[in-house]
Amino acid sequence: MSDGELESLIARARELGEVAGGRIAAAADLPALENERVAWLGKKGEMAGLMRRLGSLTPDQRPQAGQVINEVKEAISGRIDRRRAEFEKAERSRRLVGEKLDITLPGRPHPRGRLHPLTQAVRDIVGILRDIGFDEVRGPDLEDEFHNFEALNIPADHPARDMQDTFYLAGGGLLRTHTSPVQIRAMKGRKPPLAVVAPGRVYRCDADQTHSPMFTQVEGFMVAEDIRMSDLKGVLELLLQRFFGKDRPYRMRPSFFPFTEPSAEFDILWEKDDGSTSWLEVLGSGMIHPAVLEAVGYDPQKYTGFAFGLGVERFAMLRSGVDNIHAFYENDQRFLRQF
Ligand code: FA5
Repeated sequence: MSDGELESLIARARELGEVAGGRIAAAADLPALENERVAWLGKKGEMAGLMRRLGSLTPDQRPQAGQVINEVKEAISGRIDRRRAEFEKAERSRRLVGEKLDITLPGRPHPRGRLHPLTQAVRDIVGILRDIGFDEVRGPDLEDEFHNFEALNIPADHPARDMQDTFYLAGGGLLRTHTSPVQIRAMKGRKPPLAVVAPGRVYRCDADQTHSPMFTQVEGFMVAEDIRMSDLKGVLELLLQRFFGKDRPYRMRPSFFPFTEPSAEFDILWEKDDGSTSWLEVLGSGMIHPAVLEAVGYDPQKYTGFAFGLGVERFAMLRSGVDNIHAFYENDQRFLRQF
C-alpha cells in the first residue's frame, strides 16, 4: 500500500478525533453522552472502522497507523470520562439543593399506645391481690357443665343453666358464665393452704346499661384451716380501698350463691352523670360451700375457705365515672385516650 494511503488513514483518524471532541462537548446529558460513546468507541463505531482498515496496510505501516488510532481513541475516551464527571457533579449539586433539610422543623410525633382501661383495671386488681400473696392462674373460656355448674353445686334446674343465660356450643360444652370454674380446676391441682386469683372473660346472654354479653371477671379464693368470713371481709375491704380509694362508700349485704354459704354481695356508690346516686353491685362472694370442697377432694371438716367473683367492667366504670358499660367495647379513640 502506498504511503499516500497511510497518510490518509492517519489524517482521517485525527479528523474524526476533532469531530468527536466537538460532539462530546455538545452532548446535553448523560444519555446523549452514552450515544456518543457507542458511536465513537463501540464495536460498530467509527474507531473500530478505522482499526479494520489497518488490515490493508503493510506490516511495517500498521504500528504507525495503529499508534495514532489508539491515541485518538484514548483522547476520545478521556473526554467522555471528563464530561460524564461534569454531568454527575452537576446532578449531585442539584440533588443537594433540592434535598436541603430544615433541622429546625418540629419532629413528627409518634402516638404512644396505652393499655385498654379494662386491661389496666385487671392488672390493678390482680396486682393488689398478688401483693398480699395470691397466685395468679387462668382457666379456659370453653368449659363443660361439670366445671361451670355441677362441681359448683349448681343443680340442673338452676336458672343459671337456662338457655337464656348460657351460650351452649353445638358440639357440647359451653362458654363459661363466670370464672368460678377456675376454683375447681385450681383446687384439684393443689393442696391447701392456697390463695388464688383468676382473671378472665365470661359470657352470658345478657345486655343493658350495666350488663354486657361478654365481660370480665376476677375470681379470688383462699382455702386453709380456719378461714373465716372476717378474712373474706378484710381482703375485700383492702381490695376496694386500694382500687377505689379510702373514702369510696360501699356496702356488704347478704345474698345467695349455690357454691357459697353464707354469701354476700358488695355494692359501690354510683354517682351518675345526671347527679343522682344509686348502689351498683360489683361482686359476689361467700364461704365456699362444703359440697364444693368435697367435689375437689378437700375435707370440709378440716378446711374452710372464702371465694369472690367481681365484675371488672363495673370496677372500671365506677373508678372513672363511665356511665355505660358498652363504652369499653366500642373502641372510640376519644373515649380510650382519656385513660
Ligand atoms: C357470679 O358470677 C359468681 N360466680 C360470683 C361469685 C364467685 C360468688 C365466688 C361467690 C363466690 P354474679 O352473676 O353476681 O356472680 O356476677 C359477679 C359480678 O359480675 C357482678 O357483681 C357484676 O359485677 C358482674 N356482672 C354480672 N353480670 C354481668 C354482665 N352481664 N355484664 C357485666 N358485668 C356483669
